[in-house]
Amino acid sequence: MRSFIVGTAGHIDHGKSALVLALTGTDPDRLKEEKERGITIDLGFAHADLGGGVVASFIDVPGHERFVRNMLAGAHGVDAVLLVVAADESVMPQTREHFHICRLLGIPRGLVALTKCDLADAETQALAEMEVRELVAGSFLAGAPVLKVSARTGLGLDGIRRCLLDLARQAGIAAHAVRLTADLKRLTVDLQRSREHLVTAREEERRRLRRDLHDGLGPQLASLTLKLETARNRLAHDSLADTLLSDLAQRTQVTVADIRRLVYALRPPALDELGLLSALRELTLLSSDQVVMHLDAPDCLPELPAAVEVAVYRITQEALTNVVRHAHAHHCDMCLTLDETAGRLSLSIQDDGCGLPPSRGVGVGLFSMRERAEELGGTWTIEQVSSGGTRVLARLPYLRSQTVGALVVTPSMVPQEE
Ligand SMILES: Nc1nc2c(ncn2[C@@H]2O[C@H](COP(=O)(O)OP(=O)(O)OP(=O)(O)O)[C@@H](O)[C@H]2O)c(=O)[nH]1
Ligand SMILES: [Mg+2]
Repeated sequence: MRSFIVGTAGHIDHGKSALVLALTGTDPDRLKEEKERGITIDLGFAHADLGGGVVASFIDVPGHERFVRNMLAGAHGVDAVLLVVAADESVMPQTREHFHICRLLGIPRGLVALTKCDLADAETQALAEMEVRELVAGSFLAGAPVLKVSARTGLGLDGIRRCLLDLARQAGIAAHAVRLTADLKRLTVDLQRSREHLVTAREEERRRLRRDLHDGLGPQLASLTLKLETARNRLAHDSLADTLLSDLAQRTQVTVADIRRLVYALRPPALDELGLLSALRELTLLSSDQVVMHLDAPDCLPELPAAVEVAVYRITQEALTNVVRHAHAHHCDMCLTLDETAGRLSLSIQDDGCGLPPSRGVGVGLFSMRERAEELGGTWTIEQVSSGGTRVLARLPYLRSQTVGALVVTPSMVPQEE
């Protein structure tokens, strides 16, 4: 069973409570004083099974202008409004006031009950309906059903129930769509977080592997080769041993070469040999025979995640290749800045070359630069500068992950508040 909350609204004595009683069998006026004075003072509640698994829960509000605060409390958060207008009196001040409150509260849907039709002739009913339609024109109730009813004779009550069921279904569909959109947003965020986590973990692991191979296994194998040579020298008179040892020494050297290749492929060697800043300087030097390069960067950098180092290095490498090969530039300014409060690193590479070609597609180089920034939760843009030339701008968050032993912890792994 699903509950659909309906709030009444309308001028005093127009028949809100009588209509709720007729629809539900429950008198929403439960206070002694309400019964004595024949008016609603406080909020009243009543329920009706509409069929189709939907229960309408009515919140009946007072129409008296002095009790408008209670009305406000009742109308807040309802799924639909039942605007009650007596056919013999038509639109009155609190009809307008309650309607405007519903608009302000953003109530999404509703219907109008033209009550006391047993007291009004057809012409009076038509006039009241016209005035109601004028009032609600251009609002959430424009086009809403205006049903002729009588709580006394039972006229139109089934029509009200059917309309409420329709509205409940619309509300269900709308709520489902909202839930789906929210789920989709959450999934997209989760996916991006997992992507960042994977890339970060992969690069940390590569850095660790590289160090182990470079500093551990490689030197050990190299020293084995030396020992093998010593053994060969000592066993020079034994030709079989000499052949065996020579073969072993050759194989060891091949293995050392394989490991060196592996080490180089794992991540740019310059990052570990020189550090990021010097590695970037080396890249600018390599391009400086064709283009005048200028690098503006801090004197030192905090320890950065391996993935950020690799992204900065590769984006620079790709951008400088474009400057040298395609831009026909004379100067290139590169600027690396850190926003330590935001934990963000910005890399800007601007040249004074021929700018972007008019029919530029996203080439592999441009795509991979963007990919490198986005997989870390950063951004990457390329733009034509007004003075001519091109500017590549990458912004990368660098505080997203902290390495704890071999485990990389990202903020996304910590439960987040919505
Ligand atoms: N003839 C006739 N009288 C009705 C009808 N609906 C309500 N009444 C009478 O109109 C008077 C006011 O009805 P309520 O239901 O109390 O009006 P209300 O809109 O709830 O009034 P507040 O809560 O004070 O704003 C009562 O005497 C009802 O019996 C109807 O459809 N036909
Ligand atoms: Mg009432």
